[in-house]
Amino acid sequence: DISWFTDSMREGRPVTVETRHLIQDALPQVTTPSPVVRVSQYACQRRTTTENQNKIFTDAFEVLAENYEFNEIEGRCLAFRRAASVLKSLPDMVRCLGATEQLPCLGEHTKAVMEEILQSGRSFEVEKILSDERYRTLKLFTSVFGVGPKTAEKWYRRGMSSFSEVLAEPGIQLNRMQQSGFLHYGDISKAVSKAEAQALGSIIDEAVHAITPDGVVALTGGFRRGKAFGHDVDFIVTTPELGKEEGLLTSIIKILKKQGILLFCEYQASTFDMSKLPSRRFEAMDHFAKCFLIVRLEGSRVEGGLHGCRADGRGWRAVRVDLVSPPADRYAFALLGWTGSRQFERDLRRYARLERRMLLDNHALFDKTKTQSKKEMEKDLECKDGCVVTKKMGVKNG
Ligand code: DCT
Ligand code: MG
Repeated sequence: DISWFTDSMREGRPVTVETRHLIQDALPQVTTPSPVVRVSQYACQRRTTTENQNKIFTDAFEVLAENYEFNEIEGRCLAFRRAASVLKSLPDMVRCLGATEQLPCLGEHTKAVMEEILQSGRSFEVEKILSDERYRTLKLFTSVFGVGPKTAEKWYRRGMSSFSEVLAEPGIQLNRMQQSGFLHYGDISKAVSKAEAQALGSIIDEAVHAITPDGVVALTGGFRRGKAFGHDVDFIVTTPELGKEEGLLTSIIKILKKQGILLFCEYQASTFDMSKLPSRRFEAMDHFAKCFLIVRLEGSRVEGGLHGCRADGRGWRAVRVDLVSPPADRYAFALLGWTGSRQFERDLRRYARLERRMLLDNHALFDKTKTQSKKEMEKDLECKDGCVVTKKMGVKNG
């Protein structure tokens, strides 16, 4: 009953602190729900936008992860990538370490880096790596299409630290991919815009429909996730009729060649055989036919023109394009696997394995409860509680 309060209001008596407390005590107590939202340890259960509020931390984590990758310390590399993924899912920037208490996947090392950044705006460890000659050289070399960490390391060990040294070294035999990587370096190391990706989409679309009118083309990878820029453009191409997709990629390649816009092409035929799956030993993404291309894109085909002004007035740029061609009945799995992000895919597979006892890859979803041995099951349970990195399911696909 707060009629005494309304009465005193009507009489114009001032509301004192005491009366306010009395009112509060008299009102029914409503408990507000805690604002702490549980964040899942699996990226596939976290709603994440393309807006990263914690870039200051995640950029630092990426340097650390990459450095561990160069040093082949997979567990630590994955730990920093996982931590970055958690921070990317947060709606706001972390402003004090206390705010990370309820968050999963943040270990001591991660938190120490965050604390340093919170206090001084930088991380000594990250700065040390950024100025480290080996890191800088490996980073530079691996930025070339066709050069992985192993080749980069080999070149570095031979005392090279610049492109001109690599290109002048007579003992180095560049493969076709690396030659094209160097040749088009300026263009393909530049980000691809959404408008450029759409222009390439219509080129691929025209080619596919010239081959088969009911062909299917889906833009996938980062652009499917809504990113404004990417390092390449990924497409899935197929046909609704099973088996008719065979030869689709080679026909597309022929058309692009005829148009004079194919600057590089490496084709990998399908090794897909459903009867041999699931395969635990498989390291690559999938067995589908695919090709890695460099395509010449005319500025006139791009709405708003090419991204970034071209100083040489060439009017075109080279773009990296990946095409993958699964059979129609594998389309959903291929699309899911190629949409990414890498961390999302990694955690989706981990979630399937540990929480649903299923095995997910780019080909299918297998029910492990029907096929798994007791020993394998016990191993999975160990993974669920502790470290999740295994040799078989390494950083790449784990
Ligand atoms: N992918 C994956 N595991 C890998 C590599 C790729 O699951 N080791 C998946 C997720 C994304 C998709 O394939 C395409 O790969 P990228 O083009 O490398 O990634 P992206 O997200 O499209 O990034 P970007 O925008 O830079 O191209
Ligand atoms: Mg991509």
